[in-house]
Amino acid sequence: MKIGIVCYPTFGGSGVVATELGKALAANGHQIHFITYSQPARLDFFSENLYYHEVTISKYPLFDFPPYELALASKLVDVVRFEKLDILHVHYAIPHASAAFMAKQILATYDIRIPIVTTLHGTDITLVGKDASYSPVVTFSINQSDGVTAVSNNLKEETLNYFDVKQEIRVIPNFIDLSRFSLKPRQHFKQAIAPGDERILVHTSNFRKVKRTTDVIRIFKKVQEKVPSKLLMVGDGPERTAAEQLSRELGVANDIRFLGKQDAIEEILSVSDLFLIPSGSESFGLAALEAMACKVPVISSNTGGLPELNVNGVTGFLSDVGDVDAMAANAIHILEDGERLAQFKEAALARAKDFQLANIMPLYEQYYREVAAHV
Ligand code: GMT
Repeated sequence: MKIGIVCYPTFGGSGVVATELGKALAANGHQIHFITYSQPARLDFFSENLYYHEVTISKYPLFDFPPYELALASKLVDVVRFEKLDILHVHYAIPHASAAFMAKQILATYDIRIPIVTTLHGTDITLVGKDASYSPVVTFSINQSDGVTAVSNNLKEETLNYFDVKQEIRVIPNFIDLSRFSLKPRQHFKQAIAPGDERILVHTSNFRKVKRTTDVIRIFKKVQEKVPSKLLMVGDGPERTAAEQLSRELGVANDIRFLGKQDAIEEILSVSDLFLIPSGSESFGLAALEAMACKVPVISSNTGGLPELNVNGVTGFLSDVGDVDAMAANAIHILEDGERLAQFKEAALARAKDFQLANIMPLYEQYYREVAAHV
């Protein structure tokens, strides 16, 4: 098929899923056209089946807010017409689903029927979508999509509970490419981070409030009182300063490394013993899946789709949002006993395998065929 993919081209989870899906579909013989405002972060290699179309946004002094959605809709019309696409798959409802709807209406005037699949990723529903400034548009554009997928059962339920959605929603979870995310021998790196053979804890995110990065620091402080350990904080975002400040106040700054944005996450996960994701809301938790694929057990909150990934007492532990004491106690339980830690590591990898690319990509291919057959 000739498939157009629209996403945020950043390191965020929805952009990562969209880009990795496009790359895998291209490797499977489909022709993939990414339509975004800049080159997707993980679109870092050449393939004969991969195309990239940049949405250019003209800036006029009159526009305090350049109308990106209109520029995107115009680009979609252009690409669908001239590349003769079979289907458009938009990731993240705002503003991609509504721009796709507009493009679809315009294309109809050229007698072109293009099926649209919208994938809901999380914050487009749980945070931004529920905002009254966007909610009518989100409801409308979900209902106007020819197919809708959500990345967890929980996100599907949230969508149906909050929005007046008539469309059937298909759950297709996040996936992982095990050829990239696997445990790699990086002993020298481990030695450099933890010269005293301390345990290594890790957190990766975009440091937004919803990630509760200060909880990560508080958990680490408690763990460190019982188990000699180090913490790697990977990523960057609005809460980084608060997290750094707290680590100084709690006297643990010297055992924490803030590494900023990193491409080779799998290298860092390969030296890690435990992943911390205490999010206030998390529709799936792709970052936790990446960790599990590298044999890193997970201490998480029990919110959103996390219980659909992290198996309590097997691949890690789940606790109420904000329950730093329970999260720290569970982390210590895993880390203080080498044999127990090894069991959790094996279980994390075994669970990650359920979500391997080879299992999930065919679900999207099948869904495209079903949706296209009904338009
Ligand atoms: O988590 C983020 O901050 C990024 C966000 C996004 O939309 O790019 O990730 C969401 O989509 C991911 C891929 O489907 C999910 O794995 C994340 O759980 C989800 N984030 C939240 O729900 C907070």
